[in-house]
Amino acid sequence: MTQTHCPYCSLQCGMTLARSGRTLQVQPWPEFPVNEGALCRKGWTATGLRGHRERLTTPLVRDRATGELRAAGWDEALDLVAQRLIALREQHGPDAVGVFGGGGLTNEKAYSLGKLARVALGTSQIDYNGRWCMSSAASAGNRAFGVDRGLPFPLADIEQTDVVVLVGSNLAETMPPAARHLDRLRERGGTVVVVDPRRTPTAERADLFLQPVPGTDLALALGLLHLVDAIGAVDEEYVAARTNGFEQVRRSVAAWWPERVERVTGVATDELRALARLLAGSDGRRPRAMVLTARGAEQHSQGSDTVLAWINLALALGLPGRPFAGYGCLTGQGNGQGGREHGQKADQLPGYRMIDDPAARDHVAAVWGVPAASLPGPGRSAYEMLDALGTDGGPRALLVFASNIAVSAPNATHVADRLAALDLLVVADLVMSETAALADVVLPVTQWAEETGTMTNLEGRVILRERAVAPPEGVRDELEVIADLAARVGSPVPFSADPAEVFAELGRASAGGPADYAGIDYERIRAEHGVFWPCPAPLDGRSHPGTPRLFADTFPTPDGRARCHVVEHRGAAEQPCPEFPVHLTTGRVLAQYQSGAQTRRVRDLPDEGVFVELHPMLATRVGAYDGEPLTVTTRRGTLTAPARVVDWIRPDTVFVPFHWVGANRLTNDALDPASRMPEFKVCAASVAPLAAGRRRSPETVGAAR
Ligand SMILES: Nc1nc2c(c(=O)[nH]1)N[C@H]1C(S)=C(S)[C@@H](COP(=O)(O)OP(=O)(O)OC[C@H]3O[C@@H](n4cnc5c(=O)[nH]c(N)nc54)[C@H](O)[C@@H]3O)O[C@H]1N2
Ligand SMILES: Nc1nc2c(c(=O)[nH]1)N[C@H]1C(S)=C(S)[C@@H](COP(=O)(O)OP(=O)(O)OC[C@H]3O[C@@H](n4cnc5c(=O)[nH]c(N)nc54)[C@H](O)[C@@H]3O)O[C@H]1N2
Ligand code: SF4
Ligand SMILES: [Mo]
Repeated sequence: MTQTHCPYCSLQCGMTLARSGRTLQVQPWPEFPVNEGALCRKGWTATGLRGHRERLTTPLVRDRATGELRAAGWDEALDLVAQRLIALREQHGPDAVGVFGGGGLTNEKAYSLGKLARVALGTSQIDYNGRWCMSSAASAGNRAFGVDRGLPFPLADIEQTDVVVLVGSNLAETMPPAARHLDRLRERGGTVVVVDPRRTPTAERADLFLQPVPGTDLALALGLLHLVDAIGAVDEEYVAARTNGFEQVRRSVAAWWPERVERVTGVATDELRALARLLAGSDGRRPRAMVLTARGAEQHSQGSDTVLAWINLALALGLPGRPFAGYGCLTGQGNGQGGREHGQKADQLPGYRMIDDPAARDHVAAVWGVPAASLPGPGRSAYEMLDALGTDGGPRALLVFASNIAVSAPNATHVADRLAALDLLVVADLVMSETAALADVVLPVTQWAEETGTMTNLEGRVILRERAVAPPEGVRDELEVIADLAARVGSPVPFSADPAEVFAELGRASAGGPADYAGIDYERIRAEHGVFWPCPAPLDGRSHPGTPRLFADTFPTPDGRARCHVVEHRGAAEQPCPEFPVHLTTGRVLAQYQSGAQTRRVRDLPDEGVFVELHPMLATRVGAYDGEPLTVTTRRGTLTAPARVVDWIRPDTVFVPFHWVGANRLTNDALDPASRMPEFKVCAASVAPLAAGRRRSPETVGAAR
């Protein structure tokens, strides 16, 4: 029996793995506080990928003569990779090699990958798929609060608030065990508000549901602040004592009267007023409220401004730092949070230090045992790096660790062209993902239950995944692979492949930084069900308790105050037009995870294939029928998939899940100027039936959820 955590999302639900004979079984771990024994169906079926026949168990090398991948030994594969990386570096300089990481990697692996890039390869070109996940919230959090930690309080605090506003989160499908906090809040008499263009299973649990046009959450927040101010509900004392810049923000929302907001967002003035009243409270009582954003609000070319606008609202109401109140971002991948804290992001070094800060460089270089001057500067963001592959000055080789970019990158056809222009593509994965299938060298590595390492969940809680079984024969431990590769490309310093040792080194590298892990070790994590960062090293022999809640007295900004930012609504990069009259948005369904590389291979999970969700009114207008092929076209590509006619989506919007190939042929690669987040959540599209086939009633509501 091993107590560990789920391989998938940022809830990192605790689970027990029990071995019986040759099988590994998932059982509850009721004492782990985040999920109290509950799991979603992806968690219950997580062992389905172990020993799966599609699991990669030998390195593969593309044969020059046949163009096919063939089995190779580890030495052959790693020597080949190292030789070609060295040659490219000599010919084109260190930035000719790019590294693309993933938020599914443990902290130890993410840290080692960052060190591989900066120390062994000397390249500035490293970023990760978390850039596509919560970077807009990260950028806004840093600017407003001086720190980026998904939730600044434990998830269970939701139950103790009065009003929770979920902006662009479909929690009931993306983190099902977390939805019980909403239910318990309501049982206590609290109120749940959901803002989503689709009436999702999460919205079904809401007391108030707002259904805006995709890409208009920023205007909604401006309108709410306008109303909160008009009602006289701004917490003037808090604003004066704990924030900067509020007066400019107050003036900037003066013109966002409800009718204007309704015109832009499609949200009726009554609903807007109802939400403003909820947040303002009555009888002089200020309700505790939480504003939580997720990808629906964040994956936009104005994603970081949108989050700043909701933070302004939270600050005006005096929420951040108050018990059971505040702003938070619901992160996404298992280790989306820790993945950037320890050096996979183009501009960051371990401990959430910035790579262009001389003191940060000195500190980390000393831990690594290399001169600070040898560390590269900031590199390109995830999409910008992909966009530059094979171009003059762009990377000519790419190492992909734990991301299926061929499916999950925006404007995927263009990305496929860029990948094809590379001299060398190396993919480390568990399975033959769509990206691995394009690689010149594929490296089969350990997955979750086969290795030990820490993850940082959506609350900033550092948890420990324990090894429960040996990996299949032929598969190598990923930390070992990174260390081996570092040695083969001539790293000036050795890399450890022992997870506890790497974690201790990571702790030293993070010491004194914003995300300080120096006081955390495996034993403590086991004993305390996780430790919240920052957790500095013991002082005067006393260990630091960790920090479940941030901002109670001060914000980690130079003057200790939070910063309000004036932000303007510009709207989505692509607006509907006669040729592309509807909004396309993309997202998730409960039973599949991300690019689907893992979950599509789990037999006990339904694999329904890509579909297009649209409203009966739109279906009637275009002549679409439930279950029949519908073609969605954008300026970048087209996709034909069965229509799902449902009444829960806005009539001017269609939704396509991205777990299967296709959605991202359509999406827009417009980037947020601050976070470099692509606009996954909205672009302009047209829809048309493929051919008039068998007729069914457009009123049919698609398959039950
Ligand atoms: N089942 C499942 N769970 C997952 C994942 C998964 O792949 N599958 N992935 C994990 C990861 S990495 C992440 S990042 C999280 C994501 O978790 P969520 O953010 O909850 O997931 P999404 O489905 O991407 O988007 C949430 C909602 O945003 C809505 N939306 C679309 N456009 C807009 C808009 O303009 N404004 C607003 N307000 N809403 C909009 C969509 O209709 C959707 O219901 O889930 C994690 N959990
Ligand atoms: N249209 C659209 N596109 C999106 C989004 C959206 O909402 N809409 N959401 C975006 C978001 S939020 C995210 S997070 C990204 C995610 O997109 P991806 O990065 O593609 O996510 P995964 O499918 O989780 O890919 C992880 C890959 O790594 C492998 N893997 C798992 N664990 C390990 C490991 O420990 N080591 C190694 N080497 N490999 C491992 C898996 O088998 C899989 O192939 O997609 C983004 N793309
Ligand atoms: S909610 Fe997330 S962490 Fe929990 S079981 Fe499901 S996928 Fe795993
Ligand atoms: Mo994500």
